[in-house]
Formats: sequence, structure tokens, C-alpha cells
Amino acid sequence: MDKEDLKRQAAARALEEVRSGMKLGLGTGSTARHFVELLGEKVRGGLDVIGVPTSEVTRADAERCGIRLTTLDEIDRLDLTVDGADEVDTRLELIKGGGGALLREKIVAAASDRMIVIADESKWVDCLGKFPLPVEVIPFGLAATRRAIEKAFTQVGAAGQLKLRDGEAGHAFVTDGGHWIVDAHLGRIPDAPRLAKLLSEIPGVVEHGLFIGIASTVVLAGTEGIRTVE
Ligand code: ABF
Repeated sequence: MDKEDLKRQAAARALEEVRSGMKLGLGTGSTARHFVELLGEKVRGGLDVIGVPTSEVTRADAERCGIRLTTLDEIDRLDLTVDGADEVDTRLELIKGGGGALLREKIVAAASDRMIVIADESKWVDCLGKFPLPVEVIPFGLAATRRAIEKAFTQVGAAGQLKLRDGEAGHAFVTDGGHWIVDAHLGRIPDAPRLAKLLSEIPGVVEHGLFIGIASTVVLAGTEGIRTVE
């Protein structure tokens, strides 16, 4: 079974939690795209849901699949967000943002009663940090922001290179919010909750890819089957 099959299986399991009338956060990335496609099939079969997309890419996918969309300005809370992740640890702490959509993903997840993370087993780790941690930053004063980010790393006993993410034609990658991303190659993050707090206090940091205390359930698909961690 290849990875895409596993991702689709995880997405299908999450879909079992969806009921008519629900307001859903729709994640970004290849695993979340499987969820959007499977949800679209259900919608065409009569399931009545409304979604808030976490990126312009997901908005386009959801529209193509016939899913009714709204915004967080038009509704209050969401019942459930289903999204992928780059890494998940045993405390259900996540690294997200490899796809560059971490800011909207966190806003949407934080506005949801529940967040189900869908992933293949390769995302499951003992300690976060092998996947480079994305930090979304304001271009103004980038050097100062970088120094503050590096100081936060040393405060939690982490160290590594910080690289500005490349976009198209030699330019920096630009997020849906118009910001840049620096990726921190740390190897391991000894105290993710503390680092999350420290990063949030830096003025030039818009948001970071550590999702702490947000995910309620993780659905992991592996060659041995699917397991759910709560
Ligand atoms: C989103 O997509 C991101 O937060 C994460 O970076 C990425 C995971 O992508 P994939 O499902 O393609 O591995 O969930």
C-alpha cells in the first residue's frame, strides 16, 4: 500500500465523525486534500455541511468538490477541524506549516471544538523537531526577529540553522497572509510548549508551527492498519 492510500484511509476514518449540520474547518496539504475530496463525495450524496478553508488552495479544492464555504466572520464556532501535520508526538503536540498555511490553520483549529489530525504513521515521533519548524515572520526587521528566534531556541536548549523559505523565481516564499517563513532546522525540540510561548512573545513573529494543546485526536494510518490516539 502506498502513502497516498494510507493518507486517504486516515481521511476516510476522520470523515466517519462528520454529521449533517456540522461546521467544519478544512485543512491544507495532501492528506487534508483527501479529506476534502471524500467530503465532497458525501456532500454530493446529500450530506449538509459548511466549511472554512485554511488556505486559498483548499478553498479552490473545496469549491471544485461542491462543498459550501463560509468564513469565521460569518459564523461563531466550528464543530470540527480535520487537518494534516508534519509531525505528531505522543502528547498530540504538532509541527505544522510545511505547506505554508500554518497561520490560517491555527486560527481555524483554535476556533473549533475539536481538531482531528490525519496522517500516515511516518509523522508519528517521540520528540518534535526533526521536521524543520516553520515560523511565519514579518519581512520588516527580519534580522532582529531572527536573532530573537535564535535566542528563544537557546532558552529551551535547542539549536540549529534558520533558513528563509524560498518561493518562486529566487524570491522568498510568501504566505496567504503576505508574510515570509523561516524554517528552523533543530533536530529536536526539548520543550515544545515553552518554545511555543517564547516564540509567540516575539514581535516580528506572526505565528509558529507548534500546535500545543490544540489537537484532540490523531488518526494514524500505517501498513498494520489505522490507529486513533486521543
Ligand atoms: C498541512 O499540510 C500543514 O500544516 C502540514 O505542513 C502539511 C502536511 O501535509 P501532507 O499532508 O501533505 O503531509 O497540514
